[in-house]
Amino acid sequence: MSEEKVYAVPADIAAKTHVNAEQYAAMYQRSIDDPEGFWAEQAENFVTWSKPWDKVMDYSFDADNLYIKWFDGGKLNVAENCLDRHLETRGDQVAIIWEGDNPEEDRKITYRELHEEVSKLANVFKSRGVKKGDRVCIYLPMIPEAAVAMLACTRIGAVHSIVFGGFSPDSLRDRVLDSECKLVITSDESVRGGRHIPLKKNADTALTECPNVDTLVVVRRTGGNVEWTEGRDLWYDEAMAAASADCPAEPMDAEDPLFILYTSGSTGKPKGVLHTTGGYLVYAAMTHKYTFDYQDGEVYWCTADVGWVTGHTYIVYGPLANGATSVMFEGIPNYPDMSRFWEVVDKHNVSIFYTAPTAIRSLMRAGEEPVKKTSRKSLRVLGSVGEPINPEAWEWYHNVVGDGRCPIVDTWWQTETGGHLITPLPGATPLKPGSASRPFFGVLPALVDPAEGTPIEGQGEGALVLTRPWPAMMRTVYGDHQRFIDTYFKQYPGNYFTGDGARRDADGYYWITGRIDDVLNVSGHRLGTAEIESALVLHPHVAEAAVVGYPHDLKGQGIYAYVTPMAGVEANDALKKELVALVRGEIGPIATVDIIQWSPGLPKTRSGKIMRRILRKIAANEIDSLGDTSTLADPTVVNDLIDNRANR
Ligand code: 6R9
Repeated sequence: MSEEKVYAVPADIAAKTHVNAEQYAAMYQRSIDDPEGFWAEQAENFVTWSKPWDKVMDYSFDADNLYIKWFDGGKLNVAENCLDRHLETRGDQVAIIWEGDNPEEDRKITYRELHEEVSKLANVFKSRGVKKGDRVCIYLPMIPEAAVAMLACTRIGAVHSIVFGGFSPDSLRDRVLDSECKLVITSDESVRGGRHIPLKKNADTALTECPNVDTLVVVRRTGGNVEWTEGRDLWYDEAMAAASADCPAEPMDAEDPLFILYTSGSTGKPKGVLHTTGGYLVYAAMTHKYTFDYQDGEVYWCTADVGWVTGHTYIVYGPLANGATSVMFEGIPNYPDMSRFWEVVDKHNVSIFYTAPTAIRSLMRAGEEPVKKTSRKSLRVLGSVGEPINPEAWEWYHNVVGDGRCPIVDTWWQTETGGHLITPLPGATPLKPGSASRPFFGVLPALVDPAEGTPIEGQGEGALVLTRPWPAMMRTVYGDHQRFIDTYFKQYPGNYFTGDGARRDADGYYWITGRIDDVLNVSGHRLGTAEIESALVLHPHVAEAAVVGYPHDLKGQGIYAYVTPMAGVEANDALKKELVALVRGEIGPIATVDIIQWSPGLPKTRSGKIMRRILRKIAANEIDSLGDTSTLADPTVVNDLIDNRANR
């Protein structure tokens, strides 16, 4: 091993793991040499099919003739796989442990209860005219009804599109319109850190401009006041009380759409990433079992929100397909105090804990005491997702949270990939703090020189691409297949381009260096610079804006905006405040601009393209390495930007 710090697989983990080092090597080799044979076996193991597939995989990564199909011709139903097939063996086992924002509120739901609730809601959806293939928008907080709504959609073959509860009415409207949803489900309010957020009110605002939506189902979460639109609005509890619990599951084709999830790209509005049914479920279940080394009967907790892909695959679909007990947490890490995560671990006997580096960094700041006063003896495996984890945070997570006993799986993947692509396996992979390590089964990563487009062999750094499909990869951008091709398959012909850069070391370990396109990663949330810029220029006093990321201790990346005011406008702090509020209002509180620098001019090439490379350097305070500025139309603007950069 080339890097100094390497942690061996702990003996107790190796003793009872699903996959040890030798098994990983053999299985990985087989998955590459004989993908059809390998994936046929996995699909048999993890999923129950009502009709076998005709062909395991069929694809072309050629941009002129792009298609991706897995298990084509096979039939299955996701809700049936996550619920019905468990009833005989584990009907009374807890499927979801819900932990409320308030530590005194929790709820345990068995597989049998979940099955009944899902069937009823599926019938409610049907009674409102939702049919196979129709889109349903889920705008809910972290309450069990979110999982119920997802599974109710899959039961009848409707396609869900979850919109994170922190998104603004405008963001909700854009997503509902883009995917042409006919039904939306929300709650009166959501609760986070003791504060109430008016979700129903947001939905009401959004729906004034969504003529396609004829039903708004409303879950009573707080009992807070809501306005009511007769004929359109429906209380969840009242509708459920009248619904039958008998709803046969619709047999779906493996390649039928399962869900749409919007995510930010380098240009334009967020795109609707579309996932299909068979391949996604096989991969979700398989990665959940192997990446976390999930053992039957264990309590597993992923702290993500179901509004993100991590919540889809690793709170709901993967764990429930495997018959696991999955914790769903409504709250935040620092409420009522900094021990909350570890109190919940002790309360519910959590064995596997999966969170984001940004949470670890903020808890680290509060010191060891809030952690050390809890037991955490039940913990066996820790996970990280969302952004690169810096070695300092990794060591703290390992030593303080895990008492040095628990392997950390640093899982690299994306909304587009559906599941983990590069990750350690607890019983198989020696760990290097900060490295996502090695590819999962069937995954063939490669590095490409971004300038030359030539492959990089052995050690080196470059653009990270995938040279073959895996079952859970996205199939298209909803309503815009050309955008799918242009975004992912044009840069490096024959490959899927991830947007990330990575380094491969002498041991073949991957170290993700971060986005190399115009996507920011703020506290593990993806934001496109173009989205933020479009929001800023809505203000009548703004002529132009350019947004970049800069290194931020807690958030990973902060948002730095260079703003050119209109001539004659007084650029003052009051205007800055308005702009920050404007962007939050347009996108949501995750898009909080950290720094605004007034910029009389922006560095542009002679063809008018903003040179973000320079803006990134200035924002990061790396003014000694600006690189070549000779191609700028007016090189003097750079000096002004440097002189007036924010001091931090
Ligand atoms: C699952 C998820 C995807 C982007 C991805 C990359 C970054 C995620 C990471 C990581 C380094 C990890 N990312 N996991 N970077 N190490 N373990 O986060 O999906 O919201 O689509 O973001 O997040 O930059 O390209 P998504």
